Amino acid sequence: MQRLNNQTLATAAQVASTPSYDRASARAGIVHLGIGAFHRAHQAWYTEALLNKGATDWQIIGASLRSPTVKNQLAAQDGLYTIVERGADGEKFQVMGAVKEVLVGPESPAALLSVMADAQIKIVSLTVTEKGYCHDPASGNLNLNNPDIQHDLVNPETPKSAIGYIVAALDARRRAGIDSFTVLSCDNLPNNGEVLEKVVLQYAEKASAELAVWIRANTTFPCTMIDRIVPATTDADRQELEGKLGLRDEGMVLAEPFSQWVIEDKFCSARPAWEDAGALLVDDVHAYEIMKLRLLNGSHSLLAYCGYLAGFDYVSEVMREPVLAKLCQTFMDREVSQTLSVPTGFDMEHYKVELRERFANPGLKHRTWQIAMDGSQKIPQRWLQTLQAQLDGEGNIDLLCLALAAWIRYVSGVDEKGDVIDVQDPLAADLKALCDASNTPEETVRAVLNMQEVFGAALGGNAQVLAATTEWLTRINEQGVLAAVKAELA
Ligand code: CS2
Repeated sequence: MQRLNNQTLATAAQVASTPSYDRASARAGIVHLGIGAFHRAHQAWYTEALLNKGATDWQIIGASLRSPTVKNQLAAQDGLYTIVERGADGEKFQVMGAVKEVLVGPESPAALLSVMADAQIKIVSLTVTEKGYCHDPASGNLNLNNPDIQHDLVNPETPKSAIGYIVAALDARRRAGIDSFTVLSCDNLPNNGEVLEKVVLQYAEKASAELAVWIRANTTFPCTMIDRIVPATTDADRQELEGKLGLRDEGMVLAEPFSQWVIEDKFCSARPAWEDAGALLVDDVHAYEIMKLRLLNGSHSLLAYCGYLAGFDYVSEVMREPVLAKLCQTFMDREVSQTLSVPTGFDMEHYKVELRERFANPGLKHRTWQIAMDGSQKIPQRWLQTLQAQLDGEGNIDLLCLALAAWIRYVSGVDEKGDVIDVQDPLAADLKALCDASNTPEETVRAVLNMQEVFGAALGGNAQVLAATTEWLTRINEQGVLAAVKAELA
């Protein structure tokens, strides 16, 4: 089967929309670190809309900081790939031209640094997942014990971490008298720009005081709220698209029709007019970020742990189980929404209903296992801030504690059928060791909540949280998650 590329684009055009601009003469203005499926279906999609409207300076040079997979997929396709948008009304195909090329950090750190230092690059954006910030999730400080950070501080010219790349490239620009780029975080962290700014500055201070001063004076780190459900692509997805497109596309991504991007308008450099592509450029993103993280991602993680334990592979299946759909709604209504201050003019009730419809989208095979990854890095902003707010306001914390118990049961590494769970988490080994060394649900919960880097001191030592989470873990162990939730919500 022929590959999708410049030569075969006309074949793709029979079923898909294709770039309407001259890709060869468009110039790159953005370097994106972490060119996974999410970036390709989200920021690249907004940027493509502008290129299709005639913008010429904003193609994207993608970079992978670990594996050559995406480069290998896209290089043979001249950077082209398809977004399959799948919703209740069927499918839509769009071939994307926004990605000019993909570089792989470990193949040549110097090549990536030199592109990032090029004056034509105005923005360095990132989707490197929570753990890519190399910070301590509870305090937000740079984790100086992180092996990549330790490596990068000693070898600044061959960095491994996104932080190391950003600081080295900013240093090169400073030395060459080139203006700074804007650093645009697009990960699911509250105040993502501020978190990034903090770790970048803490790192830069270790490298050179003068550089840190320059970054403070010249660089901005806008916050963003990003939203689109983009499950990992599978080979079955590629096979299916091949039948429809008549071409093999190794780089395809699948996404829901919904998409949202709210960006703090704080750029130290030129920027694309993303507002012309539907993004919202605002003075303050905070309320949007918090709402999305606590409602969407918080519910997602709850459904992922409970759903996985109950034997469901995909979120849409979890939502078809009435008990778990009710769990999701009660969690949103009773424990999350009251901790939120809604952006002006925003209809939160509609947002919650829409979220549940999005989760139930049967066209997306979004694995509970995928969302369950990296829980130690995700739950502080997804659950723990809500939990603290509910404790402060004397609100209900029952289902938040169920969520914690389901997570603890998940990271203990054995599911309800007695099968081993493939737990992916930077703290997986520590979590498993704590669970293995405990003899009762109470001991287990106490040991896990005592992990200060996740829970901080106050929450980890809270007697109410400890008691409620222990009660849930006991019930999950005895009855299974589904029966336990059913008994509670009946
Ligand atoms: C998910 C998110 O994998 C996860 O943890 O909760 O990737 C989620 O699909 C996106 O944030 C939706 O915008």
